[in-house]
Amino acid sequence: VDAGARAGGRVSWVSVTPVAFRDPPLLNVVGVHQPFVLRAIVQVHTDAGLAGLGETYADRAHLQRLEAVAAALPGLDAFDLNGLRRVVEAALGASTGGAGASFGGMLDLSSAVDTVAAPFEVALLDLQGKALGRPVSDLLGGAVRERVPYSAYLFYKWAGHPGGDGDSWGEGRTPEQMVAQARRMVDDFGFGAIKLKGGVYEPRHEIETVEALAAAFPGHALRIDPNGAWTVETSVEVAGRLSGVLEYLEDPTPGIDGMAAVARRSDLPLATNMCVIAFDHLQPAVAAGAVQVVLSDHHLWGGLRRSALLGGICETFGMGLSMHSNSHLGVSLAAMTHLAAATPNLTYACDTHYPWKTEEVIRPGVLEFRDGSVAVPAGPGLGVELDEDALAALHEQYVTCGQRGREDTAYMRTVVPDFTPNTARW
Ligand code: GKR
Ligand code: MG
Repeated sequence: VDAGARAGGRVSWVSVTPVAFRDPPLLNVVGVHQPFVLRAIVQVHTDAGLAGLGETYADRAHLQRLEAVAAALPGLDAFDLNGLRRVVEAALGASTGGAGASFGGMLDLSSAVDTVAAPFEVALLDLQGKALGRPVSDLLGGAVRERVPYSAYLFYKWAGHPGGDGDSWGEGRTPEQMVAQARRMVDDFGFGAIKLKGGVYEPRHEIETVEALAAAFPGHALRIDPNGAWTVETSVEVAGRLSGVLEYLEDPTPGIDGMAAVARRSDLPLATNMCVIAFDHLQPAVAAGAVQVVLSDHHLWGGLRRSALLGGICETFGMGLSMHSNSHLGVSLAAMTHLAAATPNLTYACDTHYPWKTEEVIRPGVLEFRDGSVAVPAGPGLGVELDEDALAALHEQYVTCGQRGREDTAYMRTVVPDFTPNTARW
């Protein structure tokens, strides 16, 4: 058989389109979300006339790496995912000397291979699914659930961006305001789990918010994630106070050693998307007993198949598996939904920033939230279709918005000049 005539074909050209979409001023440990989120939409085309979609971050250094890979991909067989990794390793070696990657002031990786490979892997899987007439979840072993539950992701927030008109969510500061924010999320989307982004105010205030949520939403699964804002002592205290209220406590304190110290003195399961963010963090975390739930993220872990591998490792070592998120568009939501559907041990509701978003690049109708969950798209591949006009408009917004990276801390300092990120402060 001529390899060029195989289903899927060979990569003929690749585009990487940076886009910007509006985002409210959501607060976190390192600062506040800027007026726009930057994302990159990857499109991989083959000589079989097929195209696949991927989505990822769009910070300047990451974009340069994506471009280097895009230029090196033509000729790759659409089913050769191991070949993709070789191309990425070679392209990164040549373009960056193999340096690490940093995102949003919270996550630092010693290698960029996984984060750069991820959107291309998703695009190739989308393309493979289209070639075979099967959804991506089938390529990952088959969906074990028809719908994927997501959680309401609450943020303390300003009423509006400085100089702006404000948004429909209003201020999120007091427990009452946060209950109102949760009420709207639950009413509009039907979420059965609620996650509070913490690390913004003193722990006492954040505990009161969780307690107010527990009183207002009995029976909902609750989580708080201060992104490592607390000391070990504070984390142990909070865990004691909220034991029986939370389903898990996410990244109370930084580092594998810190998390292990908390875990030794608490019954509450600890989750992380900060101290275990790459395969080489798993062995030390398991050895230390640092985390009970790993939060996957296919954008960070090298794509959907590597995330499925992570699921297997968690199962092997008796750790739970959940999924966290970053601000994202519908291509990512589709990929997250296929992955979660095909991962048997992903039994927690996944996080999503989706409700905060007012702009989109895919055509409507496929990714609807009902009862807090999204149905696994049934169409071939990811099952979503790009809206070319919307893509062009959000690209234009990227060109004119002036942002070229995620800078939560710098943006916060334009309002609070002496702000410092709160890591392990309280
Ligand atoms: O959007 O500010 C945010 C979140 O804090 C995000 O950056 C985190 O990566 O949601 C993520 C988390 O669970 O830590
Ligand atoms: Mg987190």
